[in-house]
Amino acid sequence: MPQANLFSALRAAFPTDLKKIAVEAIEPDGQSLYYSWADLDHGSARIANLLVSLNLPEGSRIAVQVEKSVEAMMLYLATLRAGHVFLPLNTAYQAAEVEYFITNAEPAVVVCDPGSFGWVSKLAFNNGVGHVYTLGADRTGTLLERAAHHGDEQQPVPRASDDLAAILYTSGTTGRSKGAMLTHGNLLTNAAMLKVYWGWQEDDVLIHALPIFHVHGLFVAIHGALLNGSPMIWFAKFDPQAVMARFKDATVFMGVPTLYVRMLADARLDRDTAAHMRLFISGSAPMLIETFRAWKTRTGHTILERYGMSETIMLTSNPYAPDPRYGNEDERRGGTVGFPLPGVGVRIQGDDGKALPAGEIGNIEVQGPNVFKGYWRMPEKTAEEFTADGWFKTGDVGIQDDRGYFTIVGRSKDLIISGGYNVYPAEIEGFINDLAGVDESAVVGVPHPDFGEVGVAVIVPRKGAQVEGQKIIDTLKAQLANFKVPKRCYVVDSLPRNTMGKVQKKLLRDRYQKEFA
Ligand code: MLC
Ligand code: AMP
Repeated sequence: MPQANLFSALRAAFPTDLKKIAVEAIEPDGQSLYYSWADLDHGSARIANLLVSLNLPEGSRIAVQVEKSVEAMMLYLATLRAGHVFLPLNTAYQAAEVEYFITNAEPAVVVCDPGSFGWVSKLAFNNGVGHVYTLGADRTGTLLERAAHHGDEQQPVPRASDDLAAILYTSGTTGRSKGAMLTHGNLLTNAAMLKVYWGWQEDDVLIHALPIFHVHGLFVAIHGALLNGSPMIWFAKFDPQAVMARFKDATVFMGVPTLYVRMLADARLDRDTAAHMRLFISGSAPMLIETFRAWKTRTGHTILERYGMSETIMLTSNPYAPDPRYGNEDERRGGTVGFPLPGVGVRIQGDDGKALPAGEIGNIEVQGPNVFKGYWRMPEKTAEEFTADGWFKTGDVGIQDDRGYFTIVGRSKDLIISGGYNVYPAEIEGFINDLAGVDESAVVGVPHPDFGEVGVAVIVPRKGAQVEGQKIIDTLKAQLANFKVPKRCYVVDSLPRNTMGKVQKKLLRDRYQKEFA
């Protein structure tokens, strides 16, 4: 098998002059910290050498729950270099959630924030993890201390394109998270194709303001910049004013719709603010047409919306330049997610598994070199999510128009997307139903002006029990990642059901539609 370590491809794209700035990291006090391309290379080599020195079995999982930092990105690159499997975890996850990932993925190494070392190391060591390191947002912790004893040169461990590079956990409709296994080949083909399709240019500068534990910030944004040898302006946390102030020094921005909504809320956003920018990209959640139009009016830029998933990385995109496959169409159409990316197959199927013609709504199924290898240690789940002829069932419902543009009109999976984070109602209902005094519950997504959609819980108490919505919310906040906690809880006598006894979530969604209007 040819050498296909993703890191080698990224490294080959670094500029010849390694002294040039690769990342300008904006520190919490607003000061900039500069990293050269050599710093990225040497820093990730030291960590990779540390990982290699541990003599871990091939394909060991390196689970990482740390605040965003350039060093955290180096840890990702180091994991690729060492030939291991990167397993990023949302920093909002609490003990019960982290314990599940550790027991399910059986990582060999866990890296956590110094502040959570106490509980994370206990969980990790109790579950057979051999090594726990810490890495703070301020570059403190044992990971870098240990790595400093290692050399700053490292030859990437040879990998085949089918070897695992990362596992991204994504929740399932049954409530339990599944680890989507992505290979070096999945990541590299997708990144190389996007480089061309989005017209990455020599003088591009990316503003990176997304978290780096999901596909969008970790792969689409980081690979995009590195594979083009382009510098990044790096924000640990999204701050609309601070980001807008740097548009004058950048050319590309990637965000979930909430980021665009928050920038539009600032009256200073205008054509001048965005004059230096080349491309604004949005994805991970549906963008309202109002947001798309307001951005165009205020900045003169037409946002390019694209669609992807943890299991597939990027699938479709509005065109950046004329796409000859679709009659040289180059219009970025609001409300649509554009065309299948080159090499990616996208089809719309009826519930009977038969192909539907353009103009009909059906299930979105996909195929291509970007599609993941399966769910970690869940062969039955993997089999269920693929059709007999090998297409992955996205769980999204869509339509293709006669010009070839795809639009996502809904989801067959019971999923809420809130500010770009996925929340699976079944998981939250499970927690609520276990609370004292609760008979049953239903969690549904309703429109929200900032997050696009948020979860609300509808709760039926046990006979004679007193249940208070706010207390439920407070209890959930102590157990679950904050973004999963329903923003409101309504206590009712019963849930609406159909004749089969199934809860009619649509009726609940309609009932609470306007709560955050
Ligand atoms: C924070 N909160 C959220 C939330 N983010 N609640 C619901 N949904 C969210 N997304 C909670 C906070 O914990 C807090 O709770 C309250 O809401 C207000 O928080 P905030 O201060 O306004 O939030 P902030 O820290 O500013 O974060 C908002 C955000 C962040 C939009 C910047 O959520 C974010 O970075 N989202 C991007 C997610 C992302 O990268 N998705 C890509 C997935 S990849 P309390 O109780 O303390 O008040 C993917 C594939 C693809 O989907 O196609 O790309
Ligand atoms: P995740 O599992 O976190 O990767 O989320 C993937 C899901 O996000 C997809 O299945 C879609 O439902 C949704 N998604 C991603 N991009 C878009 C988009 N541009 N418009 C609408 N939904 C999107």
